[in-house]
Amino acid sequence: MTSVKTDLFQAPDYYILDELLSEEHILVRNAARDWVKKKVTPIIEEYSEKAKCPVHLYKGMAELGVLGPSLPIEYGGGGMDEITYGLLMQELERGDSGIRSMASVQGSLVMYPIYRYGSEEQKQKYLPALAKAGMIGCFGLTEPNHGSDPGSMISNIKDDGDAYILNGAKMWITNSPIADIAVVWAKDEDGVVTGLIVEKGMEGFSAPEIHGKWSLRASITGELVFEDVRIPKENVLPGVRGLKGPLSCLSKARYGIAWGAIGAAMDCYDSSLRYAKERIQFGKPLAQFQLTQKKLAEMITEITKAQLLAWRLGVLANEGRATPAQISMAKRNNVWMALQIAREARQIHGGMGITSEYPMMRHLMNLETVLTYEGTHDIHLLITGMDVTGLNAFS
Ligand code: TGC
Ligand code: FAD
Repeated sequence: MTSVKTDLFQAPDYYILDELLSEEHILVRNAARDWVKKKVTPIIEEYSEKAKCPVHLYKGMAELGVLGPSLPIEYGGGGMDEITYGLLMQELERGDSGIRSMASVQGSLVMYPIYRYGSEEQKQKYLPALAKAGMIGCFGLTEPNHGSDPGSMISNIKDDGDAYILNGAKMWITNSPIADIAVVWAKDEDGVVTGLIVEKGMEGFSAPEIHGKWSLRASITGELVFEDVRIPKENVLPGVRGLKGPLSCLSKARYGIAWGAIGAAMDCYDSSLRYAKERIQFGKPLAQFQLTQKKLAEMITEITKAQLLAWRLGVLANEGRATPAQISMAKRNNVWMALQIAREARQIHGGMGITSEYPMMRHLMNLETVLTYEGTHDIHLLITGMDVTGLNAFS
């Protein structure tokens, strides 16, 4: 039996969607695909089992151009289009959702807000270093008592002359224990959400790790705790006020997840197809049983639909026309699709499916987080509901 340690991945492209891509798209995607085969597959099961983040991969990710791929070259970004960004996230998540998370957070939730809302000094100071992974960042929005409803956050800043005094706490923050900087969202004295760049080592700031996760184990997660932290005023993001600041960054990251989830699904499908052809029961390959064919046929159908959704969203994003609600639909649909496929794929592999010889169980566990972060499955449903009815279920 072929194990996942030798990576034989072949990407399904049932509707020949490669014909919709440019040569550059394919070149960049294939480079990422090769990198994942060489650098991620050989180590990911072990890192995941040990609940360790392969932080050393950040340098290679920077060289590959997956940190801020669609941000301008002058600030260290890749200067590529939104479809390239999506394809890169797809390939990384084919390796592991935690690896894609490393790129999502650094590129879309740390570099993007500094690029979009930061001062020129902030851009020069942080963006090139973040793009090269000389600096690692994290994004603090969620609080212990305010997850789906970040507008009710209690983290706050008070004016103190040339600085603000920050108090509060953030929870479930990808990268926080290893981060050099945190983009943190807190309310000012008028109750308006404000973005701040908090640096490691600032007095009163700590970032303890959260242990005991059964999901996204190759990604490091922690808290952010602020006890009278003095933040110089030049560390405030001057270009935005209000909740739309963090939510616009989420749109960028959710878009990447809509593509990323396809990668996890493709990996599960590919492994299942190979296993079903090789594994003999009752004197014939599993793939010859109608029930197995139903599973595989439904998987490739759902993957193809998700690929088309992501591609069309990419075209709209390139034209600056992708709406937050369209992004919500794609994130929700594609993550759910990937989770269902991971479950079916696990079944096709029988008992072997629960082991680290094959990637399904890891993807399955990871996707439970992906279904929850960046807005839960139900929150995205309600965003779609609000968009089509014009009626707000949140208030
Ligand atoms: P609401 O009144 O609807 O909106 C406030 C303002 O924001 C605007 N807006 C957006 N702008 C850009 N992009 C979006 N996606 C936007 N969504 C809303 C909106 O137009 C409004 O603007 P303005 O000018 O009128 O002020 O806000 P609400 O308080 O009613 O909340 C709505 C809701 C529930 C949809 C929103 O809060 C939400 O999306 N909740 C989910 C929270 C979430 O996604 N958290 C993610 C935390 S970060 C994370 O999980 C990173 S994981 C990283 C990894 O490891 O990959
Ligand atoms: P809650 O908001 O308490 O929701 C619990 C349940 O209630 C969900 O099923 C939800 O859908 C449902 N619910 C809530 N409101 C409604 C409603 N109005 N109607 C119907 N159902 C509702 N956050 C960051 O800021 N930065 C990060 O880097 C980050 N990384 C993360 C990494 C991991 C591994 C995880 C697990 C989370 C991360 N998050 C991060 C936090 C993530 O965004 C939140 O977990 C998510 O937004 C949900 O918030 P919550 O966990 O507080 O759940």
